[in-house]
Amino acid sequence: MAIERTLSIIKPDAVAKNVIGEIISRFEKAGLCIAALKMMKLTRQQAEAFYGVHRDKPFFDDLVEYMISGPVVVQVLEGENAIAKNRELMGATNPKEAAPGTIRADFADSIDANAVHGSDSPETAAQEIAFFFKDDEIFPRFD
Ligand code: IDP
Repeated sequence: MAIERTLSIIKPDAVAKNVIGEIISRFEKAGLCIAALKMMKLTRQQAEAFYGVHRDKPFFDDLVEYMISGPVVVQVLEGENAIAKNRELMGATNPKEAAPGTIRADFADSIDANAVHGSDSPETAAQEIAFFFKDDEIFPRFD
């Protein structure tokens, strides 16, 4: 299995609930390493660009408002099969459908405020990582 990188965001609702550490701990316990990390408040422009693929969806405006409503923690996770592993740990987009024990089942409030983001493919992972981090801000953990 190849070592991959993926972008994870701990969203404003989870930061407000003070569960940053609990969420990061789940990544580490599952064998994923933190290769980069920062806390930041997204600008409207950043949130609109990051979720640009959803621009035409009815939930786009609410999603942008929510993503700029408070600070987020943005991380690069590195490890074997990191993209799928992170999606598995996150659970389904709608916390009502998320499997028990997943991050969204345990910490998300609703389909809008759903605690975490994770890249869904190698292509989006590369784009999303470059959106937030310069190369020299990422520290390989598996070299
Ligand atoms: P994902 O975060 O599980 O990859 P996406 O379909 O990429 O899900 O959607 C991005 C984000 O947009 C979701 O995490 C959620 O916050 C929001 N979202 C998706 N679908 C809906 C919806 O039907 N209503 C409200 N918000 C939604």
